[in-house]
Amino acid sequence: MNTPMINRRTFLSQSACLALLPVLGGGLSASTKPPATAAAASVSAFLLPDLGYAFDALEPHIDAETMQIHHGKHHAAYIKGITKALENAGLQPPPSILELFSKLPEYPEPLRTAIRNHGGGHYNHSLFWESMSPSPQVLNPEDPLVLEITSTFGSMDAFRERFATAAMGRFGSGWAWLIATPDGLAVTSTPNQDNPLMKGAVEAEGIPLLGIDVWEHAYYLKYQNRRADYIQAWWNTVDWSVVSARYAAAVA
Ligand code: MN3
Repeated sequence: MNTPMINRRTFLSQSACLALLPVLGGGLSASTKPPATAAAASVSAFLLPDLGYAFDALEPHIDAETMQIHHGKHHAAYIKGITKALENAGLQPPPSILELFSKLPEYPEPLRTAIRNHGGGHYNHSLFWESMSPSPQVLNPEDPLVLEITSTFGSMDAFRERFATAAMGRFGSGWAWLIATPDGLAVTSTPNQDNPLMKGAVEAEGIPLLGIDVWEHAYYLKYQNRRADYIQAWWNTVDWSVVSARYAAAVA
């Protein structure tokens, strides 16, 4: 049995991820609490979060150049976009990112589209960086998330297959997700930078526990058109202790 080691990094990332998520049935209670860490604070302040590891730390699975451009250019551009959109709309100080998503239908265009594209881009990438680690933790079979995944999908392998199928089936750019809903766990996918927190905008709403970026910018330098190879390699970077902490926060 492999018991996850709780070290400082794990603690910090778990604290951070709690502040990124609402609670099932609890509306926005998590968003009204002050951010627990600098990483969480950077998300609510629309700032680029530190990766917590070096650009080359995820090699050979994700290459350093991809990480550098993805974090420093793509993610930074989404932050610039949402910041400008909120300024243009006169929303100062800006609502929390979770409030922007949960009240999406109430915002007029072009702000609504900016929240989906740029706000979504900021949130999704913050969650994505935090889900990966150069020393990813695995979970023991009694972990509540493992039990729930097994009960829902049959096994961890069956879940991974379902998730990869969703990621492969997303035509063009988007994300595949594991989400917590009031009815249990589900796998879904969204186009562009949409995510399952966006009220009224997506096929399946829920709280994201894990997401994979399947935009070509996430993998093209190393994998070119081989999305399946990228997905398979990416599993080696997933820090399950973070995903489990998100699940615990979502159902708390
Ligand atoms: Mn991306």
